[in-house]
Amino acid sequence: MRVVLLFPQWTQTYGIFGYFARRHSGRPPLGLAYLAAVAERAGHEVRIIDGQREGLGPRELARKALAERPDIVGITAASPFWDTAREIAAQVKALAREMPLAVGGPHITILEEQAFDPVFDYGFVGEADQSWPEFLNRLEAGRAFEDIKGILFRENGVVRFTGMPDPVDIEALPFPARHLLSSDYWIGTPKGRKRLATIMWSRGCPFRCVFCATSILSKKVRKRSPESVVEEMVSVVCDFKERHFLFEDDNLTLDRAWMLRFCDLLERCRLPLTFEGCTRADLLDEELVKRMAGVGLVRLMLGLESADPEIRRIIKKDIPLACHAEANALCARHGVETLNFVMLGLPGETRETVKRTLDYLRGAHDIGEVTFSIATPYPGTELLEMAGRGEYGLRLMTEDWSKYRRYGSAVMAVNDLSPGDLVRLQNDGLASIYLAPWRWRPMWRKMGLLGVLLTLFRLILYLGHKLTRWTRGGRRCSA
Ligand code: B12
Ligand code: SF4
Repeated sequence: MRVVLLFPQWTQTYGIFGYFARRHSGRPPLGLAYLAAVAERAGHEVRIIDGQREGLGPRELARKALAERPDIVGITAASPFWDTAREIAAQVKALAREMPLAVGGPHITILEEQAFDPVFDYGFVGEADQSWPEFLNRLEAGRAFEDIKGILFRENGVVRFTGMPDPVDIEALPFPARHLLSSDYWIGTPKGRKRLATIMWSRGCPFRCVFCATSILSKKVRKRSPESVVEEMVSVVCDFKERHFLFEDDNLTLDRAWMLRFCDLLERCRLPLTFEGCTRADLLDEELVKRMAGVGLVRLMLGLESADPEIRRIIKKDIPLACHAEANALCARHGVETLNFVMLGLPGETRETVKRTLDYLRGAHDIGEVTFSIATPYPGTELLEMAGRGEYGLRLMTEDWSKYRRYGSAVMAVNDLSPGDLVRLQNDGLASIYLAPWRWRPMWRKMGLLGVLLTLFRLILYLGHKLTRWTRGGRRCSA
């Protein structure tokens, strides 16, 4: 069968943040590359079109997909761009009424039947590395597929679900089909702007942070062998000439012994490569960071979230703040840059707690780069349940998923902070902590000139707000 897989453009709704989202989130779609690899292994012909990278809206993406003369079109979608995925599907159907359409990804995995819009013919719940190629085989042969787990479909207008799929053995998967991806994905790194490959050594996360949907998406942690991951990296460097790897795993250093073995193997290959990934501050130590830095680790992303101890307890981020500062200092000692994620509007947040977080960040010399997002209660998260029950001062304003964007848009109010306050604090907070000169260099390296100009613009807005409040003699917000 001829299969076309689509990644929707998702940054068009981000306004001024769209520039950053486009520039820094242009990543090879790894999930689709895995689906393409298993489909090719089963004998199908596949194309991947990344609407985000190519800047294609729903209409253009649908046209481009159909120009490939596919037998089936598959679309991936997270919650905030579910509407865009629906729009793409509607455009495909408008041009080719009989074209079979499948959808998969986090949104339908979490909401199942509830999200299964009539515009889609098939919905894939959970990891589809096993179900997708088998489904394609059956569709091609005109055979029944009801015994394949993880599929939503309609029979006489009634939605049917074949049941939850088993967790996939990720060691048995082929390497992602990178030959179907553009080689034009770039990322700013501490060693300059580089072409980028994405990779994963694990799926799943054992932690339960309340704002995160991972626990419902991947219930069981599974790992590949370090040997297989290094072999994949060697093939990427040799065959695709990409030398910077972004690990998409939830926790790069979840298994210390695994990582040390990986470092040993990588060292033996003597490959000139760099890599980065996300982890938790309590999953780092001196020996580990030193070993990783020695084989090419250049950046780690850490979830700080809030400096307020009570909020950290509520969101189940059970890592002492001091441990977070130590992790940053440890990375700095070994030349590894850190990027710290902070969230505003978490349960229990008030103007006072925002001020505490900002004061902490303004004074924390060990903490380098910081990004601010607005806490967003994605479906499947405990945060959404908390907001629904009105706990910790949360008030849910909308369940319009297209507004669940985290940047420049807030969908909850919390205690004395309205959604508008949170959006303003997101701008002002970031601007105020980037007044610190020691944060300018990493920002310049990562964001480039336009990024610096946008930060300057934010600073002007922030100083303008401060001045207005001062001239009015107001003391609305001291953050
Ligand atoms: C990498 C990543 C990104 C990258 C995506 C880059 C890219 N081109 O792929 C970037 C940084 C751009 C990003 C942005 C965002 N992300 Co994100 N991201 C991830 C992350 C860390 C890994 C995704 C991944 O590659 N997984 C590995 C592959 C193998 O899994 P997969 O993509 O889910 O695909 C499998 C199945 O879902 C299914 N499947 C998927 N699509 C399809 C399609 C068809 C046709 C079929 C049959 C099957 C199928 O089969 C695949 C193979 O098993 C996940 C967390 C996670 N652990 O998954 C969050 C995650 C997906 N992101 C999330 C969110 C919220 C966002 C943002 C909204 C955040 C923001 N505002 O900035 C945006 C939205 C845009 C977007 N594209 O998702 C949430 C989604 C929650 C939700 N309810 O939708 C997640 C789950 C994080 C979390 N734990 O809460 N993200
Ligand atoms: S935020 Fe990170 S550590 Fe927490 S549950 Fe999600 S993936 Fe796991």
